[in-house]
Amino acid sequence: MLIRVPPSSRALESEVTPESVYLSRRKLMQGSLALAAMAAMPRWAHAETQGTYAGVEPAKAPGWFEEKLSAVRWQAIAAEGESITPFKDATHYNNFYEFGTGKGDPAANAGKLQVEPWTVMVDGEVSKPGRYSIEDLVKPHAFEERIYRLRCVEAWSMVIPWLGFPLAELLRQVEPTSAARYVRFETLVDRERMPGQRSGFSLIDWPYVEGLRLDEAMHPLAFMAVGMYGRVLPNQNGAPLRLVVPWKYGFKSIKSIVRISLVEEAPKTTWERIAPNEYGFYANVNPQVDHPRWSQATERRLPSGLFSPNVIDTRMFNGYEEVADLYAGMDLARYY
Ligand SMILES: Nc1nc2c(c(=O)[nH]1)N[C@H]1C(S)=C(S)[C@@H](COP(=O)(O)O)O[C@H]1N2
Ligand SMILES: [Mo]
Repeated sequence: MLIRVPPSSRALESEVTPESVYLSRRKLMQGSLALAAMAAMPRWAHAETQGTYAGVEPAKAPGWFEEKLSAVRWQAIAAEGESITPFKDATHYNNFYEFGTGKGDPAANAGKLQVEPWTVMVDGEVSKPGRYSIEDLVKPHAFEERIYRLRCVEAWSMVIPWLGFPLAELLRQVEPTSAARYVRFETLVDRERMPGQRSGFSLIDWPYVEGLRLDEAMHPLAFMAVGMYGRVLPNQNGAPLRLVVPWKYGFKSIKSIVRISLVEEAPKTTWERIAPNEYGFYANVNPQVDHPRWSQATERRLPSGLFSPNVIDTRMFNGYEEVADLYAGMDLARYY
């Protein structure tokens, strides 16, 4: 995210032909209910087996994931009329600096990440603190599919079908006290399996830390993802548990979470610490507030290549304007 001039090879790497992506139905729907639902489906949706996407690498998922799949509420929120980014791009063009700063590094290196067993420490201002196993954390929640735009601060974007549950549900499960005002998230530290954490050149003071105001965290759009494209999360996308905050720049959507703390003060986040004039705590997608070194008015919707750059206008709050109330009266140029 700091000064990085794309090598010329990147254009070739990302110049993939967009394959048509079919969203289809896992369960056959019947009767008028089905017709009504189909009429409401966006243009790219095809009624066959919902949650099935083209070109998805199958994966063996842990039991806690598999047992939820039959009851998924598919496509709770969709990016209406927009194509879903091919699986290959969403899993081979990543930012996950623990595995290296190159876009291909996470896919190349994250295979070694140990995601089973996995525990998440929940602490701070909560009535039910503790070290939760991923099984216990996920058990009370039904999975939903959320098709969200992901807008990176570097001015590229994707459309990704996530699987998971609202962050608000997880927070209610652990019962924040009345003193809690912010949520702080931490990524795993594992110097042996995360080569980026061994690099002497890294600017990041590990662990990667992110945070939200409690009311932002409770917003129904804020999501905990455990899967994507109808399957378990690939490691490079933040397995087994990552945050997705679709109205904010991608760096807020912290991956491979091992700690969630309810706190009174705004946590110092990783990118704020590195360059506070470039990356703020709020990081709401805003086409009117440019990054000091580039414009945020437009974005490259991936796949994008030299001869088909696929540049589109960036939308306020990444198109999720229902969050605007959270920032009523705030100067969003100051609180960027
Ligand atoms: N722990 C951690 N989380 C992270 C990052 C990271 O480097 N480390 N990169 C962020 C950035 S800049 C983006 S754009 C998204 C990318 O998510 P994706 O690779 O699943 O598309 O992850 C975010 N979460
Ligand atoms: Mo990003």
